[in-house]
Amino acid sequence: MQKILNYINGELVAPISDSYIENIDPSTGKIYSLCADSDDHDVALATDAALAAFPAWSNTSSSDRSKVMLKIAALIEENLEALALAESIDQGKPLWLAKNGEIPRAQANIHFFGTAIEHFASEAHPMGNHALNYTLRTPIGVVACISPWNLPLYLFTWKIAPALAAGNCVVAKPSEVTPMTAFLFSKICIEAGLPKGVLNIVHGLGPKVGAALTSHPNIPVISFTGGTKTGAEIARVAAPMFKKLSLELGGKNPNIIFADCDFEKTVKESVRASFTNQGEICLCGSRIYIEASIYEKFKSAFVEEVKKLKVGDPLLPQTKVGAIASQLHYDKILGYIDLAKEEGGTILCGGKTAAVEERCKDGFFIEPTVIEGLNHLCRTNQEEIFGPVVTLQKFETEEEVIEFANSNNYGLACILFTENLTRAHRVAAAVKSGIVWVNCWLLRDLRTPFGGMKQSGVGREGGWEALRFFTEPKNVCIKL
Ligand code: TXE
Repeated sequence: MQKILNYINGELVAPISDSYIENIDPSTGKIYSLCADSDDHDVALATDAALAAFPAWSNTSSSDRSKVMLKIAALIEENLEALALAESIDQGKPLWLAKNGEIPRAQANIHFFGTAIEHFASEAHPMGNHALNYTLRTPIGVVACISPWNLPLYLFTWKIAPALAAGNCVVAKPSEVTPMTAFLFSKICIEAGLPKGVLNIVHGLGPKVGAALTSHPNIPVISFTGGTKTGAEIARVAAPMFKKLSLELGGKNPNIIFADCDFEKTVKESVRASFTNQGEICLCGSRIYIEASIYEKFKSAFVEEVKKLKVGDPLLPQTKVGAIASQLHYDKILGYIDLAKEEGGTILCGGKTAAVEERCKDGFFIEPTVIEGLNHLCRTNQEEIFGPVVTLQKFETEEEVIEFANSNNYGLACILFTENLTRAHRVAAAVKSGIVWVNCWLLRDLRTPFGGMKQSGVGREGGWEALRFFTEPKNVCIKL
């Protein structure tokens, strides 16, 4: 059976303990590869390799760093088919989605920061003829990048690209649930000629590898995407060590639909925002608030469209909703559907496991689920389910829906549909979230600040924000 190895000091190596975690294909429920079950010893090796590589890498010119990154980006493009297939098998997402969305975005992440670094500049603050201040922005050292299982290569590259472009060395940990594309990526880095030790990838469990990275004294920067509870644990360990932290955590995003929306487009886009990637995207809109005058009309059109979504074998082109990433997560989602019923919710469609034939009969599939009749403060509407489950609720006024939208501890994204421009600006300013999409969803420009408020995280990724995060600013003041 194929073994997923660590990438340390430019080589693919077995974990020191030589133990492995079984890696399961969620569409079949069967073990299909073995993933390195590394520990603090492997993290120590990787960190030493990164430390040794840092002086040379941080001293290369930005154009040299750019060159090797663009080579990596080109190799991702060349290996699109293989990477997309690996991602679909490992994560459960439809193959077409990996091929058209996720892997191209991973390529774009590397390409974007590989070119951005050539344009990165710092500031000068002249004080007339009196003095001149200028800001140096230098690479920091060895940084840890910890990523989740929902968009594996996409989120992995989103972190390591700015870190490497800015001149840092990286020890990265992909999710143990979906390690395969990071492993294939390490082979790409070798082929592209990335100098040894610049990027190290250590596979394994969060409480072992992740915790060892978080507490390592020679890793002063941590960039993390994952669950809010894990983010809190990382912050607890990192804060007394004064580490620099970027935390991209969960979301429970409102999707606000006003009566003056473009109805057909709104229904279509809302279905996409609810169920893309089985709803396993922190940006999905899971609390759908609909203005009372169009509630019934929207409900029937939306449910009709959701019922058309084909749940099935991720490898088939007609599949719209694939498998849930793991048995653990599948059980969690089904638990939330039971909770919604206990809380008085009515299931309008879905609400149970989906039977998928043939090779996928033992996989983890759940029907896209739409629920109504719940209060905005109940647990179903407060906690992140992170699956193909949304709730519908009506509202009477703009003030009321802003209150609903802001009634949650998360504050990552908000989606709103209206043809009234003034209202769009007003509501966008009033909702407490780091990202607002008006009449669209997941339209991304990599230059924009990306991240959340409240329990959705600390800091912003993307564009200059990311390059600034991965550099240390130093002001130099010269008396003239
Ligand atoms: O995430 P974890 P899980 C949400 C979603 C999901 C929940 C839990 O609601 O149900 O989080 O998912 C590593 N120190 N999101 O359990 O555990 C872990 O190995 C350092 C939202 O899979 O947060 C993995 O690499 N690292 C999210 C990464 O952290 C630790 C996407 C994320 O795993 C660690 C995924 C520790 N103590 C889940 N423990 C989003 N916002 O996109 C675990 N890890």
